[in-house]
Formats: sequence, structure tokens, C-alpha cells
Amino acid sequence: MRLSEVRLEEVELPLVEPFETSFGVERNRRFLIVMVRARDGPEGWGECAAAADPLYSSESVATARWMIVERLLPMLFRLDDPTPERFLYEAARFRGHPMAKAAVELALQDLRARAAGRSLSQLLGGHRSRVRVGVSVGIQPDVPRLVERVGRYLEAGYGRIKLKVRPGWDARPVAAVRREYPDVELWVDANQAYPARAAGQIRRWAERYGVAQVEQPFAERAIRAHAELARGASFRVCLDESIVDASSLEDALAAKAVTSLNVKVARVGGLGVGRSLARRAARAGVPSWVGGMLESGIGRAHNVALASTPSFVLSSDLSASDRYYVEDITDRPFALGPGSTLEVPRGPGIGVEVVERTLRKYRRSSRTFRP
Ligand code: OSB
Ligand code: MG
Repeated sequence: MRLSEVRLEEVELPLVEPFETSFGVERNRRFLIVMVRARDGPEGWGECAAAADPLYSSESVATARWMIVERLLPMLFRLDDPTPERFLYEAARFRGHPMAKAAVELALQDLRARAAGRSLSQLLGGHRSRVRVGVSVGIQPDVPRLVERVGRYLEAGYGRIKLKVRPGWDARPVAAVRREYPDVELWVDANQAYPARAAGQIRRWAERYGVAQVEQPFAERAIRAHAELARGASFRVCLDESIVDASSLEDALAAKAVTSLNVKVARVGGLGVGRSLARRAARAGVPSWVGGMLESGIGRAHNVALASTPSFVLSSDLSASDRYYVEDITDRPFALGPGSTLEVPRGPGIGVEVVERTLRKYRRSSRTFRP
């Protein structure tokens, strides 16, 4: 199968409400989407998680666009049979840029599934028709508003709450949510905001308020600090930013620094890598779940397909579409179903279609490339 065309679009979608983390606040999400078309017809869609600013990781919309346009597409057009695996094998010679690589890999995965007339979930070996999800709650202006926000998510049916925390927004909000909702499954995520010496304090409030999981409190490279926090802890220590490939996972497993694995296809460079990291973690007895980057319906559909595969056992950060955007660029929004789940689409590929009219409404630029 050869490609006839690739489209790269930049979109800006307004969020339903601002999303604040330890590294900043997003009101509109600016991101790239990639469409690949095969000569004989079918299309595949991928989304790039890189944001306008390099805050979560070193990639941004600008670096991802450069990487895709100047390096990945010329290479892709030279391949006779651009499978996702072949593409990643060739792309590996360029260091870094996992989000740019993932965007193309996702599009190729969707294309392959559509060409085969099968769902992406099926093609990845998914065995679930619904995936268990939770909701990631951004930092709020004050504690009462947080408690109220969490209450509304619980009413909507979410069975697990992840609170974004940072120094100065941790013990107090966590205590308040625990007091109001004694039984809720509570996780926290600091996005690297703490120095290693804060481990004692984090342990105290996390244990006192029954936090089930603490995600990435320390810097990406601070494997030892995470291992120390994990030792004898009543909660799981989850790594997100620290795990960027197979060897960083090996090192974290060997150091016992990871007792829960957040798999983001963007951070690790695609669905194929994400699935194999989760398998590896499972063999070491470490549970995985799919992390989110506020994706539109395109990236969400890829994430749901990944979460339907056997190694993903904890609830994923994949909330219903209405929690993210005023209007999404895909049809068939994801809705929260029984038991805090999303349904895995059964149609060909990612199982949702891009609504071109809505895409045009929110796009900032569009470029078409041909071999
Ligand atoms: O660390 O998980 C994170 C969003 C942007 C950047 C980093 C993270 C997040 C989320 C969002 O937590 C989760 C979601 O998409 O629902
Ligand atoms: Mg995280």
C-alpha cells in the first residue's frame, strides 16, 4: 500500500473549562492532526499531543510540525509499504520527538485497520467492549470549588478521581475531598512539581487521606526519589513523564520506582510501543492504564482502543467527550456508561469520523503533501 497524500492540520479547540496543572493552565488546546491517505482510498487519522508550549515535555506544536514536515513525511513517502512498524523503524534514526512520531504512527494504525475493514481495537488484540475510566481534575481557584467540581463528576458517574497537585495545593484540597467523599478512589498527579526532599510530606498526606496512587511527584530523571517514595508505601507510585521507552521502563522496574504505569502513546512514540511497555510492566506485576493529554475525539478513540487490550487493568484518564471541548471535531462523542466506562467503538479503524465542517471551523492552518 502506498500513500497518495498526507494532510497536516493545526486546530485550536476551546476547552469547556480551563485545565490547570503544576506546569500551567490551558484554555484552548492547540494541536496538530495528521491524515494519511492510501492510493486506493482509505484514510487514517492521528493526533499529536504536543501543546503550544513545551511544558509537559520538550516538544511543542512548532517542534512537532518541523519534525513531521521536514523529516518524517519525506521519509514516509519513500516507503513502499508504510506500516506503522516500518515507519517507526525508519523514524528511530532520528532522536527524540516521540509526539511527532506518534502522530504519524497513529494515523498509519488507523489506516491499516480501515484498509482491513476491522476496528483498531481488534487489530491491537483488544478483548474488552468497554474500558474503565476516571477523570483528571485540574487545580481549582479554591478548595470549595474543587469539592463542588469533584461532586459533579461523581454525580455524572465517574468512579475514580485524579487530582492535580503541586506544592501549596496538596494536603488541604486532598483532605477536603476525602472528608466530603469518604469512599471515592482518589489519585493525585504532580507532574514533577516536588523536590525529592518532599517525599516524607507527600507520604504523610497521601497515607492519611487514603490516596491510592501518587503520579510523577519528582523530576523525570529522579528514579531513585520515586523508588524511595514507593518503598513500603500504602499507595502506588505511578510514573508518567519518566517512562519514555523500553529502557527507561526497565531501569524503573529494576529500581522498584514504579508500581503503576501511565502509558501515553504520545510520550512513548505510538500505540505499538505503548502496548509492549504495558505488557512488559504486567510481566513484572505492575499494572498499567492509559493516560490522556486532553485529546480530541481522534486521539481519544486511539486511546480507548489501546485501553481495550489485556495489559491495561487500572482505570484510564479517558473521560467523556463533553468534559473536554465545547465542540469536538469527530462524530459519535464518547459518553460515560455504566460502571464508569466508555464504549470501545466497533467500526473500522478508530471507529469515529472527522467532521470536516467542524474541523474547518477550528483549524488555523492546513497543508497537503504528496509524494
Ligand atoms: O500528566 O496526565 C497528565 C493533561 C495534560 C498534560 C499532562 C497530563 C494531563 C492529564 C489529562 O492529566 C488527562 C485527560 O486527558 O483526561
Ligand atoms: Mg501525569
